[in-house]
Amino acid sequence: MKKQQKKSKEVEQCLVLIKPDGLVKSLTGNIITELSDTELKIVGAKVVQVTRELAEEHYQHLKEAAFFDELIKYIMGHYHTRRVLALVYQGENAIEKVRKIVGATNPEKADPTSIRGKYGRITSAGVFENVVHASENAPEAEREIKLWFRPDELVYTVFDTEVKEVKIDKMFWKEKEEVKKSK
Ligand code: IDP
Ligand code: MG
Repeated sequence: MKKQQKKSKEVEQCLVLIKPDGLVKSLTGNIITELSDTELKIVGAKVVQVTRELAEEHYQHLKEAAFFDELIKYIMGHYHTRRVLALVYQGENAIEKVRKIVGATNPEKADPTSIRGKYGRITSAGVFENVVHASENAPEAEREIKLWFRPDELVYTVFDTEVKEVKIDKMFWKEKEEVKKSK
């Protein structure tokens, strides 16, 4: 007898980046609304100024691609704004659910009702400006989330953590002189 294929219901995490073109085009609200159809939970969110180091690490699998330099410039915000909104979605089959709504890599081939199909474009320099990034599979999601977020920036410690004693300089809001004097 044929074994019935069960659809896996594994809880996964998926890194979503609203890329600089998404921010400049004021698409943040639309994208988050579209992704809310997945009924996944947002467990982390922050605005990031992407350094070259972070960009190159994130796209390490494309180092040999002809468009790599342009891609790094794009994600660092050279063409739009130096900001990316990084989000972590969590839930059953999160990666598949998110990537379905995000659409195919090439915005011209993406389903026209997907985020990339609706809002993406190909530039004259040949970059796919496709508005969002979404992790491709579970190992990549883990690698990417660990690259973009520290454990204490997520509401759940989704991967194994360890405690280390470190000495760091931390930035605080400077107290106003009059407040200091009144103490
Ligand atoms: P994905 O973002 O759909 O996972 P990847 O192959 O991981 O696709 O590529 C990362 C990013 O690099 C894409 O989102 C897109 O911005 C850009 N990119 C990928 N393939 C091409 C290409 O053939 N030409 C130009 N840009 C590309
Ligand atoms: Mg990818």
